[in-house]
Amino acid sequence: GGFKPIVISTWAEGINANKAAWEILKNKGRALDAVEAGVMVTEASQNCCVGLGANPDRDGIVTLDASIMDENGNCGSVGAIERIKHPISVARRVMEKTPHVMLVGQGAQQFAVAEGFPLEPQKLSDDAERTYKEWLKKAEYKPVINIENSGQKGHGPFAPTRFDNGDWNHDTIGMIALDATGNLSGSCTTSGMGFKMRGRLGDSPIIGAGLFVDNEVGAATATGMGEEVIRICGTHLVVELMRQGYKPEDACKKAVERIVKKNYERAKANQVGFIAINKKGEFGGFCLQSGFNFAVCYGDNTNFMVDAKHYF
Ligand code: SD4
Repeated sequence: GGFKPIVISTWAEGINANKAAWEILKNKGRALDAVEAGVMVTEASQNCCVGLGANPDRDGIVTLDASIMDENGNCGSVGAIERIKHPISVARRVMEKTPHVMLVGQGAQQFAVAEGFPLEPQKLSDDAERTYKEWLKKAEYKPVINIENSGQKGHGPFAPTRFDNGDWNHDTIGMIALDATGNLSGSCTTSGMGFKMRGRLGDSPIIGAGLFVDNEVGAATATGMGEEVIRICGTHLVVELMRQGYKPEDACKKAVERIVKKNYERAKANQVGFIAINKKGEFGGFCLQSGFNFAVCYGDNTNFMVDAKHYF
């Protein structure tokens, strides 16, 4: 059986984000409002890996990606936006106020400013400053082709790496929700991979890769190495698998298996995690490597972490 309303989101930061989303869901609010308000908490927290406090690209500039999708199949996204605190809200404005789905870079920032979003100072958080300086010591400042294929441990300059305690270094929150009226929506917001090449976009701003919602079927979002997710149109695949009858966890597992089948070595060296909910409010997740978890909330006192099962 499932739960309604329900909200789930990626990684431990999901707990706080879910709380904000739940305030809306429990009052019979719209899933779209819940998934926006939820991830705004993470975007605003300076001590996390999402939003302006996060790690910069190789040039030392924080560039943010976000996407949002509602129950009617409307969607909006921003790619590589700079100096804006809440990319998710800009993505929502792109969806609601423009004829377009995606705005990137300078144009996205220009639109945000025209919509009244303040331009924040271009300054790294203390944590990011420290990490960036550390990274610069060894950084080979040139694009490495197929670094993810090179077999290097530590996975190259912008791949997710493990901390000594076994946690994954991550930069994203993806959230999906089913509201009291039975409508689904989702959001995804990220700084992308730390020390990525300037201009690099991951899966998070790409509808069907980092986020997909079909109100007849379900919703899914992704985290981890975005390139792997884009190559298989990951969340679109998860939703289509649910349409075929797979439960959320099994659909996520199938998508992970697709990544492995495409390129075993690359899959083995990387992390990708999917989470999904279906129209009944059943939920699940699956990932490549151990260590990915997600936060699940369907009651005032029901907000807990689930360790996703993993392929390797
Ligand atoms: C990206 N998927 O930009 C994002 C990164 C991520 O936890 O999820 N990090 O590829």
